[in-house]
Amino acid sequence: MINGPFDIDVDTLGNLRPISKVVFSLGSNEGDSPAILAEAVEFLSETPDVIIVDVSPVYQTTPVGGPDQKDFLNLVVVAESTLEPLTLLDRALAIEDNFGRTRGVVNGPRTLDIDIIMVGKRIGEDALELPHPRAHERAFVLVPWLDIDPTGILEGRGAVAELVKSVDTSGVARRDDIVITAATRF
Ligand code: PH2
Ligand code: MG
Ligand code: MG
Repeated sequence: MINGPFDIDVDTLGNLRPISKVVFSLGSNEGDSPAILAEAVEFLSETPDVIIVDVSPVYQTTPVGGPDQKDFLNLVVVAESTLEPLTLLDRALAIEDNFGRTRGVVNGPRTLDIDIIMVGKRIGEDALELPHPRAHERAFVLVPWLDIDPTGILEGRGAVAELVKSVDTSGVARRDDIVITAATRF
């Protein structure tokens, strides 16, 4: 018999923490965006307790909101992590700061933006609302996400494959000339 009589539930984990699926959206429209995004993915992959599952293709995307600005490059990273959402947020902000991110203009140009789209549970903090409150309407998040996670679900909103059909995807164009992968560390 393979299964014993007792359920192995989260109470048996002791100090161990459950693993959550984490979806990040990365964007850049200032500086050497391809290099910045590649390095940012590397920093994410070097974060202890963050295991990258897949990195999406890169898309050139029309800016949504904000002032008149250059097109963005966007990609999505799917990972697994035991870290708390606010710890992941701290790490994302630290990586942004490393690339000289400034925070003046809302939706304005940036060297690097790392947004957490979801962590497998709902969060309603001032600093962080999850799932991301606008992800379901953003083609620059949904299209790359669908590429690497065809059965993905945005909690509370539905299947990524369905959400993609409900948004205008005319402003997102795949850039197959830019290839970004997670460094293999094992
Ligand atoms: N990020 C924003 C606002 N608008 N538009 C595109 N195309 N890509 C982005 O990453 C982006 C945006 C706020 O973070
Ligand atoms: Mg953003
Ligand atoms: Mg952000």
